[in-house]
Amino acid sequence: MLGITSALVLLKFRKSDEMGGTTPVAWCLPSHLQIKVLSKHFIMTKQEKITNLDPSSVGLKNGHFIGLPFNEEDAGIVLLSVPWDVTVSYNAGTSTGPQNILEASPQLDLYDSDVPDAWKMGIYMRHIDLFWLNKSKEMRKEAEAYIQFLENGGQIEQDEEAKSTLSVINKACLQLKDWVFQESTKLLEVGKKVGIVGGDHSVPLGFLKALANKYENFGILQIDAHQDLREAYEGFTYSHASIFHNALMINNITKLIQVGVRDHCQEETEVVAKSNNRIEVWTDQKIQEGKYGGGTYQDLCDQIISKLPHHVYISFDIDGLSPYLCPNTGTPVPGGLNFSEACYLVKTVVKSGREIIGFDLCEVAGLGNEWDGNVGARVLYKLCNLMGQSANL
Ligand SMILES: [Mn+2]
Repeated sequence: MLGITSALVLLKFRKSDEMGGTTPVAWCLPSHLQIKVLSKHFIMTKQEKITNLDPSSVGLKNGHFIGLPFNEEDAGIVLLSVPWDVTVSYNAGTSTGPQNILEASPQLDLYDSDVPDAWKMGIYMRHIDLFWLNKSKEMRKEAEAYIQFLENGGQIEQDEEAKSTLSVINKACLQLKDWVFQESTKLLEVGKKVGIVGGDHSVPLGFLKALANKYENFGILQIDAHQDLREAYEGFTYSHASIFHNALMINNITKLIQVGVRDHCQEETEVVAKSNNRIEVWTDQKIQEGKYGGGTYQDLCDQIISKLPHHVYISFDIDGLSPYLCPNTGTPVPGGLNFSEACYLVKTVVKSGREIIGFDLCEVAGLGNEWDGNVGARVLYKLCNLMGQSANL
């Protein structure tokens, strides 16, 4: 009798939940009931999942982003979690950012007033890959010792050990980039829209290469406190601070528009000046002073996006936002956009008729920082919904 009651409870649970795996409860049931439960699970279509879900009910902690019922096969948008923060220069910890976002996400409401039925597109967020998480931890230890060596005035040319450490780290970062390229290529090939969830800001490079194989030209709208245009920062070829130096080697990327920048160096300013208008910078100061001078934020957003081509990639470093929204990110800087301003800017891209072809969300602090995860989850959901809307998903 107890077994049948459990089975009914589980069936009811499954009906609205439809997880990707099995639960310990399932294995407590007599085997004939398990088969019924599991077959019910595996044959549910995407439409049935939509019909069976009450979007106003409490968010389920089923291990999925916002407790959504979709799996990778039926989701229109797949989020690739990249647990990597080897080259960070200030606070480490973003390698568990994807996990932090995932765990904070059930408290979000599915309803999005900008895109009311957005959740029906189907979002599936991959769990973090333990191989890369462990590799990141292992390499981070090496990187910390190496950075300390540099900070103590060490000269790499004169130190064989430091040279060898750097080479090992650069090789690991290259492997990570290739993995992101392969995984995102496979997802694009089966027609998925893809978002990358870092990790530090070095992680989307492989995805940008995958997109360049699909789109002849596209622009990047980068929301970030930093320009990330340094060449091989601290010797790291694939540093988080070098992501756009590396990205701009991809010829298909015809425009880079940086928004919210408020911590940059002379070298980067010169790179912009020499870029022949390929890079355009909207510093936080320029935006805020534009508003102080009576300009409307809507006009500013229209101007910011006006040079973007039809296909747009969004690179969202959480530190582009004001630090009260990301207090534990790797390199927080005072100033920055608030949540609504960032959303409005991305909405302006969609309203203009441009298509968002992919995005990354990086530098969200890792586990143990609930508020950072909470904000990260909200930014991530908005990016998914607006990307889906722009692509008529
Ligand atoms: Mn960045």
